[in-house]
Amino acid sequence: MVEAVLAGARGMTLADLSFGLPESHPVANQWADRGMEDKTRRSVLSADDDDGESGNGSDSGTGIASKVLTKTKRPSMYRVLILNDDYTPMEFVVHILERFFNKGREEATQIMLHVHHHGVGECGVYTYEVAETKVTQVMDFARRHQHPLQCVMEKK
Ligand code: TYC
Repeated sequence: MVEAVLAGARGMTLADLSFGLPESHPVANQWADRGMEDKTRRSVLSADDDDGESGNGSDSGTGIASKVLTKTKRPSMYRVLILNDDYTPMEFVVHILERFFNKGREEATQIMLHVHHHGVGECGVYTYEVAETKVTQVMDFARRHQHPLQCVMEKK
């Protein structure tokens, strides 16, 4: 990392070096905060205070600038699905969609009818733990009411 060493030797930061470079420049780009889309959420610039003068305010500015890149990944998402059967009452399925998936009456009815006609339908899309919780809640609720309704999750 030639830029980093040069920056440190002259008491500059990497930001100084990157400043003024076009967005498309590899140096400017590499450390830029590119937000959610590009998965690089945050980058931190620090000048290593490795000259033995730490803490006394006499840093001569000869430390090596280094950059910590924090890569974040968006979590995998999971569809929660309900399956059709011949016995669970339509009204019960609508209630499930309202209660556990925060659907309004109209959307809940549409989803229920979609499942009734096509065999399977999406209740919502969530991270793994949330999806798993929804499946458990629905399966427990259906079982307590002695309905055979099945609820599953699948990775998107
Ligand atoms: N097929 C059911 C009936 O006719 C209704 C139903 C809809 C059941 C959706 C389950 O996920 C389901 N009573």
